[in-house]
Amino acid sequence: MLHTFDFGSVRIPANVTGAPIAVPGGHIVPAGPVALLHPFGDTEFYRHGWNSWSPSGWAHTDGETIGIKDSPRRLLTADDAANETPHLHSGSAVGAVVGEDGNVLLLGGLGLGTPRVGADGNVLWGRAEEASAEWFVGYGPEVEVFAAYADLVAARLGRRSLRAGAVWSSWYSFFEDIDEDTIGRTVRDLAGYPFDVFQLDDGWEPIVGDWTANAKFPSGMAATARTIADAGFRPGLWLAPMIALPDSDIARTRPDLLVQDDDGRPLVSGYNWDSHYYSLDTTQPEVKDHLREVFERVTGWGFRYLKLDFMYAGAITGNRSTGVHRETAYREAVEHIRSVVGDDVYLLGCGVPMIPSVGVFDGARVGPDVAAFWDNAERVGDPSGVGARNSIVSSINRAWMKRLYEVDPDAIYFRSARSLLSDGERQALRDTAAVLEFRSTSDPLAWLTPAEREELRDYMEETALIEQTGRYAFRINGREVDFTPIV
Ligand code: 9PG
Repeated sequence: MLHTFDFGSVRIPANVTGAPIAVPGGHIVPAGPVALLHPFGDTEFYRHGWNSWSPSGWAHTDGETIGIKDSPRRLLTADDAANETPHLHSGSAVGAVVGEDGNVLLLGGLGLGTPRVGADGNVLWGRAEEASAEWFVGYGPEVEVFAAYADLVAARLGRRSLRAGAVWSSWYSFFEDIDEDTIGRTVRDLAGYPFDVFQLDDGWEPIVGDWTANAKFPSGMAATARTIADAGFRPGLWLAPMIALPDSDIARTRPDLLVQDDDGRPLVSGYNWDSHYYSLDTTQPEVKDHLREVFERVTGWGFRYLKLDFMYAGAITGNRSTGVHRETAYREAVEHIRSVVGDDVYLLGCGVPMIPSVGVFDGARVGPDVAAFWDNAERVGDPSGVGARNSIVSSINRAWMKRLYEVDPDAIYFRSARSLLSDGERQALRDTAAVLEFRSTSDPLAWLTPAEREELRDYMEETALIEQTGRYAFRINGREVDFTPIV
């Protein structure tokens, strides 16, 4: 049906499937295709990426799009490959265009079903694979309209209240090169420093898919969890419970548990570790049993903070026999994991589909991996590539998501050794983490100068008052910080 949204200063003719209902800050529109005929001509468009690593940001509708171009493998891993059209201005769940008075017109899906939003100089459109979620249409000051959208999403999907505190993670220093002794030494060095969580990242398991201790942890994972707890930190562990590498025991011995393609072969759901990998079919009761066993095991070891990675791979297919949509199947799998670990275990999502994770994850990564260098020389122009700059750009463009869960911009650096980052670049990372209110690092104390150790201590102890004064402008404890030159 035709409907005209009256926002006072601007009227927007629209095509919608049912009568809109006015709510504070905008209107709720029934599920189904939406077309808003905006009068703004070519203007800026906010594009939002599907998963943690997918690019997000503002681009001009008559200019370059934001997205992963020219690499189908990267697209499968780091965005919604089934829907993403990187050469058109479009994105996942929510989009917005800027009006002549500087206000923004936002269209956002209020639930699952892979809502998509795109724009050109005439239309802001919305559609979904499964038209089950209502839409929010709002017009007003950018920060307010995004907040109104986020609050409606949280009202429907929930908002968890655990806080991670300050996190130390092993990834951005040791990568997979971790072992019991190195971790023991690193933890003991950190005793007395103001960290809440000490999180082991990838490298403790024999292979992705098989979640047991490898030979580098001969005393077993419970012993390392105890070492961490004895030093005064909450033990944290990384795992990627939705995926399996082809050589894992689970993929070799139980191919029936994997999502299959139309020919009955395991479906490739992404690429990493110089390999392709497969997804567990979480809609099978036996996979739910497997997940129960895995999560009882890791919490039984004593881990109380879990970084669950590559989670999007649980949302690339749904249940073919019952027709359960893939995002719903994903969310049910995470709800199952939550029911096993209980409410007190912090779940940090990484590589998660953003909206389906609201209300089930305590925190979510909101950008690609950071690195101890600024730009990605290998993949110039791929905003999902690792690097400090890409990580800041995505994270700052997702600051509005703080209202949904804690938002993790990834680790920051204090070390000048083993790093190509300048002082200014390190400061930009610190400011980003302060603004997003999630502070983590991977720097071992042994890599820091005495002055850097003090900086780390001060930073991790600080609680900052954050005020947003513009799209990319903030006050951190009264200090003006503007990310515009970076973004
Ligand atoms: C461990 C790492 C760290 C890191 C995670 C994740 O888009 N990609 O292909 C892609 C691959 C790996 C990746 C991120 C993105 O790294 O983000 O913090 O835990 O796994 O292997």
